[in-house]
Amino acid sequence: MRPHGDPSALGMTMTTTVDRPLRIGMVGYSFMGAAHSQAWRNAPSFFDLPMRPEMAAICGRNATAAMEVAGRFGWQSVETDWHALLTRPDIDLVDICSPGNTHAEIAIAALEAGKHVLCEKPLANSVDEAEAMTAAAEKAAEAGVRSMVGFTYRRVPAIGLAQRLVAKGRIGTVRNVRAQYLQDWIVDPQAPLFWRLRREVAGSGALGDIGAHIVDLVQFMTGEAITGLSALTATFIKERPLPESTSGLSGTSGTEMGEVTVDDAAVFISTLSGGGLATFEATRFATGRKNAIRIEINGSEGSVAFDFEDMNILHFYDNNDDSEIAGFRRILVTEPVHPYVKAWWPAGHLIGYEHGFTHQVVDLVEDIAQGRAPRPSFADGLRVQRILDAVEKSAADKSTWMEIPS
Ligand code: SOE
Repeated sequence: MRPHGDPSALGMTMTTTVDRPLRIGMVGYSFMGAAHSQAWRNAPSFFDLPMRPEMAAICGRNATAAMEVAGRFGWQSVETDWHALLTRPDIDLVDICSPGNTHAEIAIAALEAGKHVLCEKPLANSVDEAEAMTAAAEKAAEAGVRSMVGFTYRRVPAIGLAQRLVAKGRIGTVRNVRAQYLQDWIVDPQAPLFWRLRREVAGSGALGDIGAHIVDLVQFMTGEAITGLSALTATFIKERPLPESTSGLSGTSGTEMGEVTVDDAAVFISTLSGGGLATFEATRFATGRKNAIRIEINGSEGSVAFDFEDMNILHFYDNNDDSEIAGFRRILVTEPVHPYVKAWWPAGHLIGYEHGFTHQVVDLVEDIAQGRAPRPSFADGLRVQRILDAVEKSAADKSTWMEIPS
């Protein structure tokens, strides 16, 4: 991949993305639909790709909304039934950006129809679904049909640097990891009962939505597996007003209440395969924290620390530094030496949340063109799903809980 955004060649660059189309059909058009749309559109503008993504179709049940997004992002056609994507000969890849209760059915059908699949995280709403998806993905891979699950934060350059430092032994043996994913968008009890707060649609709450990210990131950055855990979950607000659209359907005045059937927060402790200990916190009630992913890994020879609110920076502590200069280094991860970075801007010109989605597209297109198995795979997604399931089972079992007498 020779990124043709190289500043030394600006204005002199010919687009050298190979004119071999990869035609995309995307299911869903909300937040993730927008994040994926900009990625499919921007990737060939900044990276030389071995195939040219074509935004062939966007699919959504609401035709009007889908057409609005199609016009905004440049999708060539609109479908209102995802099944149509599977029979269209001009669709090579199905990109699933719809809620978790749709992932298994769409992904398995698409793989069986010979379509590559990119599926948003978490992979599924249950281990059973994730197992079926993984089996379908592994069978499809035998025929060269590729699949990936969308843990995009792996593709933040500072996270990639942390993973490489750990893999090279720069922090030694991993002893302690602390991982947080903090949001606060439903602190208001009047926030409606969105689909993300309903188990039958989302599968779980903060745990699967944002906890899945830090579970994947800790295993990715350490190269180790979570081998055991103990967990707590809480639902702080037990019922919320139904969304206007739903209450309209039920003929109420918009004040009808519905039960929140997922967790608002999950905290868990775990052991790692290298012998270390990890703590995890995923909450939508960290008032004032909007999308704070904070991960610190402490090793025998040093530490790395990352905060998504400062996502172009990695803090690195080398325990072998002379004591007179000991301290966390603040590494600005914008030098062209880092993967993806050279395609964007000169050093010091920062990148943002959406760039991880573009990097995801770049790697997926390259993997498909080269006949490689993309990572994170559905099997990686299944590993995360097993951990999410263990968290819920542990939180439901208070047999070892030590009550403290008041
Ligand atoms: C909502 O919590 C959300 O959109 C997640 O679903 C995404 O995976 C995360 O990247 C941002 O927050």
